[in-house]
Amino acid sequence: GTLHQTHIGSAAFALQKEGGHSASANSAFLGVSVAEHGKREFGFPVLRAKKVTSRNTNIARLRAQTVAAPVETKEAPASKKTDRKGNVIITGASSGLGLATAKALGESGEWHIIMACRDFVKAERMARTVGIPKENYTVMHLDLASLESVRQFADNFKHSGRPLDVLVCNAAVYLPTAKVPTFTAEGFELSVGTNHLGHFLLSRLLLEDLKKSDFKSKRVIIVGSITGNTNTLAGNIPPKANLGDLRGLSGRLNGVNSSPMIDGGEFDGAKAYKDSKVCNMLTMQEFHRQYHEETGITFASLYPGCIATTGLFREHIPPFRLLFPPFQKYITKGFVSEEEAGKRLAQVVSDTSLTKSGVYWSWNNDSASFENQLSEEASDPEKARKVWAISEKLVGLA
Ligand code: NDP
Ligand code: PMR
Repeated sequence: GTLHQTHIGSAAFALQKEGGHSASANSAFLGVSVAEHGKREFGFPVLRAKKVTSRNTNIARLRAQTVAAPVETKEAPASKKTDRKGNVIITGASSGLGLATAKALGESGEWHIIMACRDFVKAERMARTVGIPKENYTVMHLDLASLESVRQFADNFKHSGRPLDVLVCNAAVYLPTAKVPTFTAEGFELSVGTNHLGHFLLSRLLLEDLKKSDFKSKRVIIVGSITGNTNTLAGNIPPKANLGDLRGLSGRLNGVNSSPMIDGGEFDGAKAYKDSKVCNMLTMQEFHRQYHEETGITFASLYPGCIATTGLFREHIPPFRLLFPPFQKYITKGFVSEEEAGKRLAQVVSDTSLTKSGVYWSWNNDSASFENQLSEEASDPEKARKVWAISEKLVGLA
């Protein structure tokens, strides 16, 4: 893209690790309180750039719609949980974390992965490239930036006859250099529309299928992030997540008669992404409150670590893409490889020790999982209820 304006801001940054040996203290920057970090002054620049051209990812694409072949499912006695392969839908499984998770689960031989992807051809190619055994995956078309496509996907999946045991809401877009907002098919700002609203509708539509599953552990995993949590250093790099009083969300985020931002402010792509992650984490908790007891489904979120090499940063300026991985590797030490992050998410999908519902998982430097603390906003039950209620209206469920 054309570089128009680059601004360098300064940000507080802590080099030394926190003392203490608890899981969260060990994790250096994963869950440390801002009260401690905020006082320190460091001079690492925040490189942010705005570009004039912004790709409209909302251009209608002609893509193959597939209906997976009906699958014979054996009726299991109601009292006995089956030992069959688990069926897991992973959105955005064509790259980065989603692909690495599909690979980890696909190789275990215990899972059939439904790769729910906007680019059917790419998904198929990537599955082959990383060597997921053919019998362990199915690619199905899903464009989260279109609620019509989300409904179509849910219908296609239901018609396949395959049981649903785990849903992983992983796909996301991050548009840090966009000067002006772009929109989903229904006219919602693209980052919140894709990352939050698309997944909100998808998980609501598939809840019935999850309820019906007789699998040993049923789960809905919604990928969150440290950058949406303002109780961490990473969450305090401007622009910070803040949903405000949700006036923009209530106004449909259309940028016409309302702001494209949830809090009603001016468009900022980086903030919109972080806000969308807050919505993801709030949605997980609201699901837990409303449905865990009744359904036994585990609802969880996670921060997989900083996977600085993924396609998430494709829209960022080239110097950022060059410097971000070594910065995270050698300075913050928050870096994880795609492979490692994939193993982490695969654990949250299938590990028998990670069945707790309503929690946000993180990993310490020894790659041991622990239950992390969400920021005040990302754990505010009142806000979760409101985001849920407004989102229901926006996606046509209420
Ligand atoms: P990638 O860009 O590599 O993967 C994102 C995936 O989402 C891609 O497969 C992409 O498809 C897909 N996607 C984007 N838009 C749509 C859409 N409209 N419909 C369907 N699929 C779509 O990024 P990551 O792997 O890094 O991101 C995965 C998750 O991890 C995200 O939820 C992100 O917020 C989270 N995360 C990432 C961190 C990191 O450091 N990278 C840190 C914390 C959380 P396509 O392949 O066609 O582009
Ligand atoms: Mg951040 C404690 C250190 C830490 C961690 C774990 C992250 C994770 N980041 C940390 C620190 C810093 N970052 C510091 C000190 C700076 C200023 C130099 C900084 C800057 C920065 C930028 C400009 N970081 C970023 C960006 C992005 O554009 C990324 C982002 O915010 O995407 C939304 C990002 C990230 N830092 C992280 C993680 C995980 C990201 C990726 C974002 C995500 O998916 O949530």
